[in-house]
Amino acid sequence: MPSSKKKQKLQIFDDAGKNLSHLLLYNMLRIRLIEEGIADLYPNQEMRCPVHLCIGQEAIPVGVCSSLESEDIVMGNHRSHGHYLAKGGDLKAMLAEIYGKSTGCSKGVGGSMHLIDLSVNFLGTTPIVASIIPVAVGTAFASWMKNENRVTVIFLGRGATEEGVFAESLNFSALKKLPIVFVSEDNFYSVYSPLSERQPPERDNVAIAKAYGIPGVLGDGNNIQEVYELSRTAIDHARVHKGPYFMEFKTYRWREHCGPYFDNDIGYRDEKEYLQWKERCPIGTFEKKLIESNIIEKQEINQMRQAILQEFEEAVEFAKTSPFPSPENISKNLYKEKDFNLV
Ligand SMILES: Cc1ncc(C[n+]2csc(CCOP(=O)(O)OP(=O)(O)O)c2C)c(N)n1
Ligand SMILES: [Mg+2]
Repeated sequence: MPSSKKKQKLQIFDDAGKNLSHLLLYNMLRIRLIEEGIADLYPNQEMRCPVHLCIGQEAIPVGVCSSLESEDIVMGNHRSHGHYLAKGGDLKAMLAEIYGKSTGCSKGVGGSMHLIDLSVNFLGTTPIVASIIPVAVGTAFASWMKNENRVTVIFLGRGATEEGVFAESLNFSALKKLPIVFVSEDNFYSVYSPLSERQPPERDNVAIAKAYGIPGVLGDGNNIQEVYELSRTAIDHARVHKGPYFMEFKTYRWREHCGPYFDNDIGYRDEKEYLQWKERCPIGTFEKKLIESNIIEKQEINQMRQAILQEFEEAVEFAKTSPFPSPENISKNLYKEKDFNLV
């Protein structure tokens, strides 16, 4: 840092007054580079499960999870690599899972859409849209019954708010004042349908949550600072037993709905829209702010990139050299109490 440059502070502090700027940037960059790495390797056909990448949406998992304690619970959906990593899930186990290996976080039988890491209270993801929302209400209910100070965060796509269980989950969690934070990621699409063709323009999820007595907020999901600040308020609210909180963040997925490529040429959205959102890259815009504020230098960012790429390479090596699950164990771990032999 040249001495002539005065270090300014970008106002992102945790409760202990620690400036989180570097960490937030690192964690977003880590998700980006890992997913770009997955996209690069995917065409080799060694990863045999579908992958839904969250490239472009990284500020939401990072901004939300940075306010959580390790005992807090997170659950996600089909697009959850970012949620898993932001909650501290093990990268090697995630990659091994995507490669279908027995060292994977779901022992190689779940794939990208069934991620779980109990050691960090990442309690799982499921691909059936909205199906996991009431499960998260259940963990919040358990915390409530035990009078714990632990919060459950459930990440859902805005498409999932169309499902009946969303309404039921809001209702029950409001009724019992459960410690749960609903995080809706609004990337404007559900697969290839614009949400404008699926939901009436007047539909306002924050107002819907409020109608249940649940405070809610709409935020810019590409602005890490905003996501972090709003999440702190939401999570603090749930932690002190004031009940649930709802947040919705506008953002944009850069890649195709499912898979490693881009799909702006197939007609449901156009390249111009994508390029406009790319300009608003959550990582690029934050990097620029930090550099202009003399908080970080390009060289430090390059070092971050190198460290992440090295970590990714080692995790890929681990995944590739791990064994596949054996056929006789394939039906194990389907149920907690008993291993049914289904083959
Ligand atoms: C109950 C159900 N219906 C349909 C699908 C097929 N499906 C998979 S992902 C998805 C899109 C969900 O959109 P959204 O919740 O906005 O999440 P995004 O993919 O945009 O992150 C759909 C319809 C499914 N998995 N489950
Ligand atoms: Mg969506």
